[in-house]
Amino acid sequence: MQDPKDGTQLFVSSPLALTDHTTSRSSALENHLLGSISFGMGRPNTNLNVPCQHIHAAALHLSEHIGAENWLSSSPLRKIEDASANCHGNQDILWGVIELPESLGIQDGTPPLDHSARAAYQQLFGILDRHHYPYLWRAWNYMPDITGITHGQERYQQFNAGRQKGFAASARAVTGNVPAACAIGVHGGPLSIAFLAGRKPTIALENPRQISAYNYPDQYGALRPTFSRASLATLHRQELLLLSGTASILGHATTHIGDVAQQTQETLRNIQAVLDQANLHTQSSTAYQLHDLQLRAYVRHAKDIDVVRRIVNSNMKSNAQVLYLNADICRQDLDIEIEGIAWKTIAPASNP
Ligand code: 3EB
Repeated sequence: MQDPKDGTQLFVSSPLALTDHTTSRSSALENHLLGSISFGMGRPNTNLNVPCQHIHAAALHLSEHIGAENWLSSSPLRKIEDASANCHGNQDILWGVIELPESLGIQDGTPPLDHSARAAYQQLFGILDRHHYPYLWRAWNYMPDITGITHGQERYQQFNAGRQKGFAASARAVTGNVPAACAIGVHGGPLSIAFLAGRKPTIALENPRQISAYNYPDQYGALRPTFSRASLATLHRQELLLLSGTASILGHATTHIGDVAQQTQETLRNIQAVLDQANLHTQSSTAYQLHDLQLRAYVRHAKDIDVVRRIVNSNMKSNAQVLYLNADICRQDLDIEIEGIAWKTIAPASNP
């Protein structure tokens, strides 16, 4: 595919545009396939020998069968053998999926999701340490019943507590230079965490319109969320922008409660504000724009899909690749959350 001295470049195929690789195995593809994401309420339809994350949520607005989102690397990958998870990586990046069932009942006063999140993040950082990928770039967190309350605590707060403890126990910062992430409620399955890590640090970006999530006030939980608004990562000849889940939040408060159209517009303004930050740091000669992003949108109520699509499409180019999933946002009063990725070719780093 390319000369290895050029280093890794990553390409993410939209599930909406792609030939279906989930049913046909090809070793040439598998050598370059970092990982794969599938979605839907049924069982994942994949026999690929790479880490796959299945999102238990229905795709909205799609009538025909669609494939998976595939992350392809220009330089070949190998399986990273680790007892904790199935991972794939090369000299630059590592991708894997950790899935943990929630242990039953309270353990030492700790609710099950708190316990599982802590265990999962300790496993994740253990893998990064053992295989020498020190930097977590992005995590995709999915869990059932995210806004439910058990053991006297909201489950998203349980997750936040366990995640933060997992970071701290692994000697990772819980403020400042933290990875991009999303935390989404799905309709079944275990706690599922996909991760992308690298050998080089990223720039963690924040949104001036929002308080950093790791500084949210106590009303959202004593142990705060551990994520940044975006990660800007550099590969040898490529820059990758990994935008976290973004919602209709100003400061720390949800805005436009009950109005999905306004929430969608506010979310897009927040995304633009993060892009503006990325553009202060990019090594590319061109700025990141909304229509450069390949988007994944989580829509709480299926009935809202037409309103959301109309607004998103009016801000994107006509060939926009947006995957809409019917899933729960972590706050009861949020009806929409949108995340995205974009990449640009840059001049090669001078010291590879
Ligand atoms: C927010 O901005 C909305 O807990 O990992 C967005 C992205 C949100 C990531 C996470 C949560 C997370 O607070 C929710």
